[in-house]
Amino acid sequence: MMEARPAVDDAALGREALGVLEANWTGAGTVPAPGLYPHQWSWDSAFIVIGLARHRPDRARDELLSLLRGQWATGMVPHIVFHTREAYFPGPSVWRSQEHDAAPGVLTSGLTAPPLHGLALWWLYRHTGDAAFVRATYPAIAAQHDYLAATRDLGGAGLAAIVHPWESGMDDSPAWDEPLAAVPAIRYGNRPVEMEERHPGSDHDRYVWLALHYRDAGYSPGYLRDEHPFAVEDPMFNGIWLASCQAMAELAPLAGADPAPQLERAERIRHALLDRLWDGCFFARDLRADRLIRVCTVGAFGPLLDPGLSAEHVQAAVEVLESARFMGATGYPVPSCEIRAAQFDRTRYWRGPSWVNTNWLLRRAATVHSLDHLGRQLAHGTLRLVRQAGFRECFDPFDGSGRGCRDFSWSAALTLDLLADNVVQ
Ligand code: 2M8
Repeated sequence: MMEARPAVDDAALGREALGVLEANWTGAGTVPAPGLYPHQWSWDSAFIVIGLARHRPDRARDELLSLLRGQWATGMVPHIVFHTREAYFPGPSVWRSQEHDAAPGVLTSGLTAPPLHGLALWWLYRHTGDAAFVRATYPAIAAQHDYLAATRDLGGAGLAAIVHPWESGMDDSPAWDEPLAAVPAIRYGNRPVEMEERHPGSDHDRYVWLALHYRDAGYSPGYLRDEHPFAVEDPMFNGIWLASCQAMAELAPLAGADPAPQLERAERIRHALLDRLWDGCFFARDLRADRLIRVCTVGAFGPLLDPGLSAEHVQAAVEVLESARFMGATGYPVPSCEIRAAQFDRTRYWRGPSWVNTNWLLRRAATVHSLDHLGRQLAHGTLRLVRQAGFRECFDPFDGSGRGCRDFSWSAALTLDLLADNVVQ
C-alpha cells in the first residue's frame, strides 16, 4: 500500500532532503540512515558529495575528507568507516582493522565498494570550481585506483574483481547467487533480527564466512588471487571505475598530475568490459567458475556511464533497459533485476526494488549519451517515488511504495541533485 504523504513542491522537497542530510550528519560524516546504518559507508558518501555539491559544498568537502580518513596505506578505500560506537554487525570486532599494518587509526571494514569518488570529486569541482580541494584529494583517489589495478585485477584483463557481494553495493543481487553457492554456509552465533529479515536463508552466513576468511588471511592479495572462493567481475563496479578514471583524467592538470595513466586505464576497462562481459547485454563474470552469470540486473547498465561506449552497444543496452524486461513494464524506474527472471522479487532488497542511486547513475549515463527522453523519464520517475513515498531506502517498482529504512541519505542527496537541474514533474 502506498504510504500517505502530502504532495510537496520542489522547494519543500529540497528543504526536506537537506533536513534528512543534516539529521544524518554525525559531526564526522553522514550515516546512510539512523539506526540501521550508524557509520559512514563509502559509495553512500560519494552520492552524498554529489547531492550536496550545489547546496552545501562545505559539507560535501567534509564528507569526502571524512571518508578518506579511513583509507588504507594500500590505497584501499574501505566500504565502512566506523566513526561512532553504535552497534552494527559486522562491526570493528569482526574486521579487526587495527591489527593490520596498512590500516589507518580510525576503525574500518576490510572490504572496498564501487569507486565512485573520482566522479564525485569531478562533480564537486564542476559545481564549485574549487581547484585547491582537487589538489588536496586527487592523490588519495589516484591511490584508490592504483590499489584496484594492482590488487584486484584478478582476471588479468584490466577489470577490478569484487571479492564479496558487499563490495558491489548490491548485496543480495541474484547475480551473486551462483558464485555464493560455492561458499560454505556456517552459522556464526545469533544474527540480529533485522539481518534475518533482510537476508533470509543462508546467504548472510556466506557473507560472514567470506569476510572472516579474508580477514584471517591478513587481507592478503595473494590469498585473494589464489584461494578466496568469491571473485567476480561486475559491470556496474567497473562502469563506475571507468567513469571515475575519466573524471580523474580531466582533473589531473589541476592537481599537477599526468592524465595518461587514468586514460589508459579507462581504455583497458572499456575493452575488457566488451571482451569479457558482453553478450547482447553486460553480465557479471564469475572468475572462479570462469563463466558469465546470466541473470540481467540493473548492474548490467553500469558500462553506459562510459562516453566512449560505441553507439551500437549503447543502443542494444538501452533497448534492454527500456523493454518490458526492465522499465518498460514497471510503473517506476528501474527494477534492480529484470522482472521476467525467476529470481526477481519486488519485495527483496536488491532483487527487484528500484533504488534512487542506480536511477541517478542511469540518468547520468543518459546525459552522457544525449538520450534526453530517457534521462527525463529517469529523473521524473525518481522524483515521483520520493514525493509519494519519502526518502526511503528503495521502492516497489510497480506501485512505488517505499521499502527498507526511512530518511535514507542517498535518496535525499540525489533528490537535491535532480531538483537542482530544475526537473519539473
Ligand atoms: C547495504 O549494505 C550493507 C552492507 O554494507 C548492509 O546490507 O547492511 C547496501 O545497500 C549498500 O549498497 C549500502 O552502501 C549500505 C549502506 O547504505 O547498505
